[in-house]
Amino acid sequence: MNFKDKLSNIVNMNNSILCVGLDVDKDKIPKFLFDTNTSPYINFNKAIIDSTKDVVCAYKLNMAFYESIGTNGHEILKKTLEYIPKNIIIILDGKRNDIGNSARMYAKSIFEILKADSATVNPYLGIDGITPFLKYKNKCSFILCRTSNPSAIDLQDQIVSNFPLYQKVAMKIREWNYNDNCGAVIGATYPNELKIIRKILGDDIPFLIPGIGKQGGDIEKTIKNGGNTKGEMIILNSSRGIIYAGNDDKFAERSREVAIKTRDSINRFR
Ligand code: OMP
Repeated sequence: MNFKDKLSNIVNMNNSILCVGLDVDKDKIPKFLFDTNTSPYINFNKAIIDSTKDVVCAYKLNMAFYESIGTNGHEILKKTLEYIPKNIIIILDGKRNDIGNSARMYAKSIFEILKADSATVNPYLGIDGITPFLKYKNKCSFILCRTSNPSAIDLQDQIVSNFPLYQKVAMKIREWNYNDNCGAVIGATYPNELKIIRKILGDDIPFLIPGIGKQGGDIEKTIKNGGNTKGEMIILNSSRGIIYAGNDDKFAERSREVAIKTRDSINRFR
């Protein structure tokens, strides 16, 4: 099954376009898990997945949080991925890219070894770094277009042949979508840019939108400006705001409550 069909199935089944970000951080995971547990990271993720799997369409794992654990990180990442129900979208967020020959290995690692449904990809190297990802026709490559951070403006607003760079990137994403397997990453913290990018990319390209929750993006503006003409093709990610909602033995219940509240707030505007 291709990415878009899988996304549409789970969005309909769970009535949700919410993605929960499993960004494991030792300083934020409830302390008692490290005192009482031999696999605290895995058990934390399993508890969050168990308590949110009927409320989400996707889980996004930012690879930095796993790589920074050290030698165990890859195992923790793999075991978490294996635990995610097969009908839920997995986004591996590594913002990878390189020259074509090396990008090929990043793509292989994410799509073949780790078996993710989608990846976040950096556009800076141009088409030869993007092509190895696009060869995986049933997967989705979410290309960074307008990032959510304050200093996104440093480069992304620079004018290149009469257009801000982020709009040029959007035009490139449209061009690179020849296999119908590109997506775009746009921060919820930039709702005006979101609207412009949707206009450039049309109805068929999915948007991964981080920046609600801890980064303060406005849900109503995000849905209205980011959705296509049917209000579809958007995935809204929240990581810290959901997974670290509680820090006692009821942490998973707290995460569930915030996930439901977030999904319902989103659904009010869909
Ligand atoms: P929270 O701020 O905790 O909700 O986490 C946001 C997640 O989305 C982190 O994993 C970020 O690395 C990621 N992210 C952004 O916050 N901004 C972006 O522009 C792009 C991403 C991403 O590609 O996912």
